[in-house]
Amino acid sequence: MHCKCSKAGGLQLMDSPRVARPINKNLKPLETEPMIGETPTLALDSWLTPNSVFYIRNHFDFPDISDSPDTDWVVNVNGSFKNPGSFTYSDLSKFPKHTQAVTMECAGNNRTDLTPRVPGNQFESGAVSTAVWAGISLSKVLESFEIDPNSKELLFEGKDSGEPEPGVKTQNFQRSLPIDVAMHPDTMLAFEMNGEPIGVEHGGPLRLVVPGWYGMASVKWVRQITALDSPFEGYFQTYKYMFRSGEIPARPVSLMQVKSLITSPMNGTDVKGDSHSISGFAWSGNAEIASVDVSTDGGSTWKPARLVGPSDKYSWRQWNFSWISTNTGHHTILSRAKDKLGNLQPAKSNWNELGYEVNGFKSICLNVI
Ligand SMILES: Nc1nc2c(c(=O)[nH]1)N[C@H]1C(S)=C(S)[C@@H](COP(=O)(O)O)O[C@H]1N2
Ligand SMILES: [Mo]
Repeated sequence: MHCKCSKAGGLQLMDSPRVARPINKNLKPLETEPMIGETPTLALDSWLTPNSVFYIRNHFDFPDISDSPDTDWVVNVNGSFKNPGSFTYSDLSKFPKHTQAVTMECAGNNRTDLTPRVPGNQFESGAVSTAVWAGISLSKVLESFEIDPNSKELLFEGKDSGEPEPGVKTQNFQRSLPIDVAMHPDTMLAFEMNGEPIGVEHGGPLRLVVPGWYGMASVKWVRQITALDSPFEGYFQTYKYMFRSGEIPARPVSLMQVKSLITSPMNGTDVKGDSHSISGFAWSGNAEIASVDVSTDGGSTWKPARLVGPSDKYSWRQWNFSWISTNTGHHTILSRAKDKLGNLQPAKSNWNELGYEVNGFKSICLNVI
């Protein structure tokens, strides 16, 4: 199998004078109103993504958070709780701090790989990033409010609002979680990202971080938590973030599917000599990564890569492969990952109407000179 190398992509800078809101000039822009930007290809080669290049995916314009945290950010707790009420950002200091590295991938990452093409943000590979998040386990924060044992879900509301699409009623960003996921000790209300207070771009002062789940579950700018007796049926729950494809019954998108990416060298690069180091990342929301294989002949034969770097429960695993090339010219390099539950990355992504969970093999082309 032969490939043709096109020019390697580099850092793209954003230039949008119309936007007064905080924008991130280091991201690969998709939209500015609301702000949507991918992590640039070069920055994907780092285990932790610096805050300045962590991808941003907003459905609405940034909310006004000027009432916080100096004047204290209030979160209302209502619905089926024995003691409904509220807590504030500063109340959180009395709870033990929970810190963990979490890889977050937007459900629409790599949407551009699907054929036929689907509408939505045309993400390439950069809607995935990893940060060390710190905050408080949500279950600890909610203990004193005493949730009704018959509750089915917790609903989270962000402060951002707008029309999700023309003609659909103005609403806040809202998503729910099953009780067991919401109350899992690793589901947290986070206030720190890579050791800094979370910036407004990423949901500061307070956001949910749901490890293992696609990004839509990690509601930013959390202002309200409601315990529900029946499943939430809002726009972002039952219309968006549903895997819909032909006859198969639609199902909600939840855990990140097993996937791997080659992050170095970059696609389309000329590489010198015959000894090459190929590396990338692999992740799965279901379990830790068990193995990664690499093919340097377009998928005919595979050899195991070495798993390197930190091995954390909720973050991607770096891998490395030493390749001795035997001839010059263009080569198609592929990687495939397997997680510890035996889930295999598929060669081809499952096409679906809204373009979620795109996790098929992602090849790069290298020109050996
Ligand atoms: N309040 C709110 N929370 C949100 C969103 C949003 O638009 N509003 N987008 C979600 C989606 S789809 C993703 S992928 C992640 C992105 O988080 P980030 O912008 O910090 O990368 O936030 C999620 N939480
Ligand atoms: Mo997303």
